[in-house]
Amino acid sequence: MATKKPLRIGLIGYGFMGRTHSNAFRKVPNFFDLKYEPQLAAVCARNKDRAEAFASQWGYESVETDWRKLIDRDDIDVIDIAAPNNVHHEIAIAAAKAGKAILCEKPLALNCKEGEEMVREVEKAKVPNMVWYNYRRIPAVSLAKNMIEEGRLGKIYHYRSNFLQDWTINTDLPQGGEGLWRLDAKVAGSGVTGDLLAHCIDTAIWLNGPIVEVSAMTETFVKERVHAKTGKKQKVTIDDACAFLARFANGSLAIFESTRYARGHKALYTLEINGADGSLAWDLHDLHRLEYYDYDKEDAKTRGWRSIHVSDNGGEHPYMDKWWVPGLNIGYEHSFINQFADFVDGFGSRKKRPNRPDFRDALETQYICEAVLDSAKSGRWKKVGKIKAK
Ligand code: SOE
Repeated sequence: MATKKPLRIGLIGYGFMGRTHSNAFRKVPNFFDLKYEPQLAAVCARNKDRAEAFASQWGYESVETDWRKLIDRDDIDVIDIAAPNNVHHEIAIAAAKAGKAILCEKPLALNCKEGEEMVREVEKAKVPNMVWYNYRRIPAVSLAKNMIEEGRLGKIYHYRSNFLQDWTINTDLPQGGEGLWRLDAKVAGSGVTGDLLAHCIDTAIWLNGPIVEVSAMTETFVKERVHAKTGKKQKVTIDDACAFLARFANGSLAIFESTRYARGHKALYTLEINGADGSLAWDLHDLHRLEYYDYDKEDAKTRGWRSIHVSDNGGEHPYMDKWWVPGLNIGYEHSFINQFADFVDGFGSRKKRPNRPDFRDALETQYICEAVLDSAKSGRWKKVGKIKAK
C-alpha cells in the first residue's frame, strides 16, 4: 500500500459541530481512498479539562487552550473552526496568514464586512478553504444537482425551502453561553437567518444560481431572556423567525421560511424546485429519498411523482459507491464525511476553486442573509450586493 501524506488537523471548538467534524476526520480513511491520511493532531478550547476529555474520547493527540498557539504550531496543516460565529473572522485570518488550510463552520462570519476580509485573506494566502454547508453532500441533494445540470427540469420557475425547528419556544430558556450562544446576537450575528436559512440559501444558489433581490419579514417572539453570563434579563435581538420572497437571476421566484417556533418540527429542512419539464423535492427527515416528477411527454398515463431511494452504488447515485449496498441508507453524519473527503481530494487540484463551497461561496450566502435582514428592517425589497472582496 502506498504511503499517504499526513494531514495534521487542529480543531477549534468541541461542541456539536466539533463532534460532527471529528467523526468525519476519523471515518474518511475507512471509506475513501485519498492521497492524504487525516491525523487528529490537536483540539483547542478554553476549558482544559473538557478539552482533554474530548481529546481522549475522539483520539486527538494533544490539547491547546489558546487558538493562537495552535495556529503557531508547525505540525498543523489544517485549522478547523467549529467555534461560535463571533470568532470565525479573527481565527480564519490568523490561520490564512500562517499558511494553513482552513475549514470553517457556517455562517462564514458575523457580517459581510468580516466575510469580505476573510475571503481577501484566504485568496491572498492561496490556502485551501471550505465552509461546512454540509447539506450539499447529502447524496439525494447532490443527485438533485446532477439532474438539474442534466437539464431534466427544463426552465426553472419556482424554488421553495423551509427550515423549521421548535427548540426555543420555552420562554425560560436563557440566551448566551455554551450551547445557547445561538440566541445571543453578539455571538451568533443573527438568529434563524444566519443559522438555518443560510443552509437553505447555500443549497438554493448551488442548485438554481444567484439570488438578486429579496423581501423579508422577521419576528422576535420572546423579547427578553435571562443571559447565561450576567444572570440578568436582557433584550433578545436575534430573529426567532424569518420568511422571505426572492428572485433568482434566472427569472425564477422563491419563498423561504425558517423558525425555531414550529411546534413539533425539530430540523425540518425541505426544498422543492419546479421546472417546465419536471420537479424535485427533498426533506431532511427522509434524507435518502429524492422525489421526482417527470413530465413525460410521451406517456401521459403514467407520468407522476416517483420517490427515488438514493442508495445505488454503481455510479448512479453520488457518494453511494463509498458506502453500503443498494437499499441501505446513510445519514446526517455522512454529509460531513463526504464533504471532508471532497476537501482532501481538492488538495493539489488544478481547478481554480476546488473546495466548494469555499469562503467566496459562503460570502455570497452572507450577502443574501444581510439583504434579508435589511429588508425585514426597512420593510422594502432589497437588492443583493455584488461581492467586494478583491
Ligand atoms: C441549530 O439547531 C443547528 O444545529 C444548526 O446550527 C445547524 O447548522 C443545522 O444543520 C441544524 O441545526
